[in-house]
Amino acid sequence: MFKKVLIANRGEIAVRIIRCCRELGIVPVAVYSEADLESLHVRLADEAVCVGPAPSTQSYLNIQAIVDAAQRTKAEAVHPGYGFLAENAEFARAVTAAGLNFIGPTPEAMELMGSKTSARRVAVEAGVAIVPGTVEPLSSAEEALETAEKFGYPVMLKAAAGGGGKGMRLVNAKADLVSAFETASAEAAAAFGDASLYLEKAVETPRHIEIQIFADQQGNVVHLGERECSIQRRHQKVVEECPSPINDAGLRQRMGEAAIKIALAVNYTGAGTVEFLLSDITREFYFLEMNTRLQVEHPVTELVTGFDLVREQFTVAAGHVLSFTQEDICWLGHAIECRVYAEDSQNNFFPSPGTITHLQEPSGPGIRIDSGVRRNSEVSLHYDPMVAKLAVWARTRVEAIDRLRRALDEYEVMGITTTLPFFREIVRNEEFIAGRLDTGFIGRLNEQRERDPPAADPGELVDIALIAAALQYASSQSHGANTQALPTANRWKLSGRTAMLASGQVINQRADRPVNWRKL
Ligand code: MV4
Repeated sequence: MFKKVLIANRGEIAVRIIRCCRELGIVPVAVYSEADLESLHVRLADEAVCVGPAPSTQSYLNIQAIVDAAQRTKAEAVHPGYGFLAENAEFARAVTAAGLNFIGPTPEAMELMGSKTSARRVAVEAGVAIVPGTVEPLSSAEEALETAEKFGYPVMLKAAAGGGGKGMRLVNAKADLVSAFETASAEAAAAFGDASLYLEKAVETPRHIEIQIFADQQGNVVHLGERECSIQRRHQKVVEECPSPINDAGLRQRMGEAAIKIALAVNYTGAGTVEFLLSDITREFYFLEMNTRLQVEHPVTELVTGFDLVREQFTVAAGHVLSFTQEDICWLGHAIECRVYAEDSQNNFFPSPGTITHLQEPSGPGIRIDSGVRRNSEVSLHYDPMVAKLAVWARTRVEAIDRLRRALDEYEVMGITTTLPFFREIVRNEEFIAGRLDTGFIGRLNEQRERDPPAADPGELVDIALIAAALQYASSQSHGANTQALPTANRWKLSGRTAMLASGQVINQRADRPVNWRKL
């Protein structure tokens, strides 16, 4: 096994990988930007190297600085995590050229999957169904018109260099195609430096289901089942679960086999994910794209299969055979993950940077938190706003939802606004509870909210220290009839929800169970 590994990432995934290094006896080396000196991943590593100023283009995306850091610290391998350089073939080549091990697939496999049209050709050659459409980029708006006519509206225009839905356009009718083509290619050019688009027939009421695969350098390829990722907001996954609520063993096996065919076709090694669109109506599934990295949502697969995917990444990168075969894999219970973002979900998901002044994470049975922050952490605007992932495991989906609701209500964050209220709404939503998770779920949730605004956020924190101080002040002034009846708080947890009154009574302020001060 490697003795020392550099982790070319930050936040919760850097922490996740460092923890795995510890379990394997590997010395973890962190990298950080000037904005991240105080961050959790730097604290947890044995050594850390500054790779540049705060903007990620000058630090976490600086290939030369990261390779230099690995060489200087005498690391033997580089783990890219997800995002940043994780799917950058040039980075993988630079790491290998420096005599280091890249923990991931070959640059060739990354390139074959990085181009979404090339990935579609690979799938066709491997005998896996793709969403009907083109397998070469469109050369003009005219060609797009002809092709759309052939496949029939509605169609999707997607960026060939893209992925994850960036630069994607749904076109319902011929009249809208040319303008959609122009805006989508401009968006693709700006985002990926490549304006080329391809076209797919739009799948009606689709669900996003992906298969986790794993391959070693000896040619063994296995699948670890599916994750349901249909709850997305602006093409960002919000909630992920394993198994899919509509899973049955037959579907899992067929999708798993299709994913393995694709992995074999590109001589894949390491952890990878093959994404499918599944039509809720026809139950047919189609290859969408392949992600050549460890995914954000890998914990739900780990919770249900029991395997440590990061550990397995180290194992196969070091040249060992996978520690398990397909027959060893079984799925027990149900896991659900929520991505906690520093965004104001009650204000159009506006970014909410700042300092975390109070943090009390849920714990107890079946709870897993993958967090990149702690109290006093600074959440800056420079990076992805995801601060933590909350994952729960239970025997059944119903029990997992009960547990998730409990965990979300227990979760206390102050100083920044998070998307926790949004999740507290989702876990109480009838459609979610029933497992009706097609692509329209978030849209319907928004419409419903407008018609029928939810009651107070059940987990909302009231800064009771301020309330208590105000009460104390008011009663010391003892003027005004209204304040006379109010109790005096003599002790309180700073920035918490708990206050102790002069009488010794302890109150826990919650928005859904407001304290009736007059009765106290
Ligand atoms: C689609 C689609 C319908 N038809 N492709 C691709 C990337 C992902 N972030 C969303 N993608 C979609 N691709 C065709 N041909 C619908 C979506 C889609 C979606 C899919 C699953 C779950 C939620 C979604 C939300 C918006 C769009």
